Amino acid sequence: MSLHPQHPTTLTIFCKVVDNYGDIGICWRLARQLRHEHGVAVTLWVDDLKSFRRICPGVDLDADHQLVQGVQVRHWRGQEASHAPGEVDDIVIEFFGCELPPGYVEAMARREPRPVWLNYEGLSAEEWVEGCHRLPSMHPRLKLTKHFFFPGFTDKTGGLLRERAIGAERAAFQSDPGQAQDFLAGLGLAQGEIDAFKVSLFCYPFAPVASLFRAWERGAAPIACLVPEGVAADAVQAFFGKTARAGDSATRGALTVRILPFVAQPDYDRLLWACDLNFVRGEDSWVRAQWANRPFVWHIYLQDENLHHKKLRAFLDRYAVGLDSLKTFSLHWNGAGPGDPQDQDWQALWADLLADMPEMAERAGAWETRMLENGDLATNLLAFAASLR
Ligand code: TRH
Repeated sequence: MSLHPQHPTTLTIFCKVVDNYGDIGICWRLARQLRHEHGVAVTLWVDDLKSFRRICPGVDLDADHQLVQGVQVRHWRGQEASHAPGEVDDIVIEFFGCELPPGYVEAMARREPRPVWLNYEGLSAEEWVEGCHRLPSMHPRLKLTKHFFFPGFTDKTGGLLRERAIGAERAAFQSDPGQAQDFLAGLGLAQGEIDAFKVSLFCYPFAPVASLFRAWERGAAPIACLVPEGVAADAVQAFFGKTARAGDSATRGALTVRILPFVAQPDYDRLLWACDLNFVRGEDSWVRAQWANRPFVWHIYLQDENLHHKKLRAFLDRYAVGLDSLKTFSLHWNGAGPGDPQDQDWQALWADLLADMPEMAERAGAWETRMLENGDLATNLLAFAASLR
């Protein structure tokens, strides 16, 4: 596969937004990294430009075809279009099994040489992932083979998405308090909030946020909880006594809740770097929290038959070894512990977690060092694709 600048490797990602922001969040991050760090000519087909614009404000909602930060972005309007083999790139990524347009698959089969076709799968800490990573799957009719590519936490997986400069950028940000001060003030935080214990809160609606708010209200030291607009809407509405919008804040007891605007992806990283504790969810924010050098609590995406409980435990078994407070807190936060999450003693759960915060901070650093040993996903993906040609 050519890495010559005049004939760069070409790669297409197909992204279907199932819900929320993780699908496009991951695809956009991967696309940018391949373009900027590996010189790959990337085309990103995405079916929902509105969700895309929320994490990347430069996106034009009306454009069928646009160049965004060096990436060709195409509005994927359906399965009907026909394609010529000449349109097909060296590598084609089908994100989360999103089902490529049949006309595109036909074109892939007619292209010479045939493209590398990868199915980019969801991140899980479960052991079976190692056995499925890189597995081939033959097309039933056409002369095409798709390979499964799994992100993961071991060297027998594809690793995690991580930009080359992210560690240095974060270190520069965190070693200079002025940067966090300016960044948070730019988001509208008052000085008292900047000086408080800062928590960013990104979770699904079923998290027991109202119970945690009550525990924080009764706390001894001030807490500023920073919530992106629209997140935890019920608990936030109950706290404010009205629908809260970006820029609103309210204080009860020791707790101030501030509503933030949704920010572009790089600023979301800065938010995680600036906070003392981050609540994250899904997949991409969860990974970003692992690069933030800060304690975090993960809210997992809900799956049928409580499959997500298994996934949550698999991660905690790797990450939270010896950190029982984090394990217990996380299980209840996700409704995976014994009893109703709302009925738990959140004051005690919080007190235990707070007491372990220094250890959690240490764990964050050690975990990152360990994960770096697996290489980064974009590099691993290109190496795997090259091995198939
Ligand atoms: O939004 P998510 O819940 O997304 C998903 C989807 O539910 C998806 O269907 C599922 O497959 C996946 O999770 C596991 O959570 P996630 O993955 O953390 O994605 C959020 C993205 O939004 C991430 O790229 C960070 C970005 N973001 C911003 O850019 N700015 C912000 O202000 C915030 C809060 C997030």
